[in-house]
Amino acid sequence: MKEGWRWYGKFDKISLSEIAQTGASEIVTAQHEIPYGEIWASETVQATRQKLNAAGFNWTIVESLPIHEKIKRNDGDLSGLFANYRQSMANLAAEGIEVICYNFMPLLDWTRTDLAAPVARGGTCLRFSSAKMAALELFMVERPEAENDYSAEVIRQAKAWFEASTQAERDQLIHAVMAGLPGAYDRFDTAGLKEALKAYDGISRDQLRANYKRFLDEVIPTAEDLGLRFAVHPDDPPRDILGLPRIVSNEADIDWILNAHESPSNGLTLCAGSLGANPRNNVPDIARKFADKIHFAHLRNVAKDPDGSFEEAAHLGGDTDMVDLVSALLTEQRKRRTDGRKDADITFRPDHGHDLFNDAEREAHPGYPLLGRMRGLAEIRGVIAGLSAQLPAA
Ligand code: CS2
Ligand code: MN
Repeated sequence: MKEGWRWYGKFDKISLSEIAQTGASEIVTAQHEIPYGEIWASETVQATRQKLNAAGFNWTIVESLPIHEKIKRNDGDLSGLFANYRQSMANLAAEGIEVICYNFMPLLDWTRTDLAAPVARGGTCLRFSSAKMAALELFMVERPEAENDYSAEVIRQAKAWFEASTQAERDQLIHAVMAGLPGAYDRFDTAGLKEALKAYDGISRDQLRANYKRFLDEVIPTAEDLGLRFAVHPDDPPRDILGLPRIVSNEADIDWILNAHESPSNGLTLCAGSLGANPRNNVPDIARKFADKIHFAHLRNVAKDPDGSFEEAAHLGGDTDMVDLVSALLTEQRKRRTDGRKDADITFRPDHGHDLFNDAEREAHPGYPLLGRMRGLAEIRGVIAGLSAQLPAA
């Protein structure tokens, strides 16, 4: 497998020369400074590629080429947005990009309530507390319907937390919830989020699916022509939040997506941490089921609580059997090699890490510290080496 590393370009506090020392060979990045919906110009994409190549990296995966909210909502005449999207795809393909990772989460990206929860032996991790999320939904965004989405005990804790919280703690909570959004985007405060949610009023799960199918129908044929593979990233957490439907959360959803526009260019980013946050998802089984459509892998782990809360565990800790998962990916890779597939090698990246040692002082993007991710990468590298030694050569 190829070792990838996410880099936020000019917004990243971690330099390419530091990343080189981790041993990763593939940079995964985006033009984070370009607002959603605008074309990624050839010159800009070319400059990024040249910079990465000069620093000794390959660049074949984009994460993400963001989808404008209007496309997700099917709002108005979308022809210009689709034309821009296809132009960006062409400009990327011309510079050697092979895989486009994207998500179809309405409004938000990954969602956490704490960006620095303590870890037992030191360091901090990202955490999702059901009670805090319920507090935000019920009392900050003022969605009384959220009562139905959480257990009575979680609602009780949410009330207690809210009543005891200071304004600074509430501000910190909304800040944490927004932290998953990368780069050029509309980041909301509580009032802004409340307003933005209105645009999704009345958009049902079926409607969102229809909008998603339209997106696939608009871009997958172009991807085929350009030799690009699309890799949808699952929802995180993999369930509805804030009343927004989430349609990339489990095996049935993935099955629907891959069949909605059947093509080798319509595939999956296997994000172990995102899928693993739902106790009904068995991540290694999901990987085996959709193995031939996995175009990219995000490897990280989560430890779940019974009330729906979870936190990011060490890469080999947590609830997902990482050795079993890596074994599934290696088996698929071996099969592809035997079949002579050009895209045999699967690139993975350590998808978040704990803040360890002086990571917090560096103030890198939340979840994307240098040392914590390097630990994850090194651990997974060891698993790959051990398992590969046992597999017969392809
Ligand atoms: C990340 C996502 O948190 C994660 O799992 O990998 O933020 C991911 O980058 C996007 O959802 C991809 O569009
Ligand atoms: Mn991920």
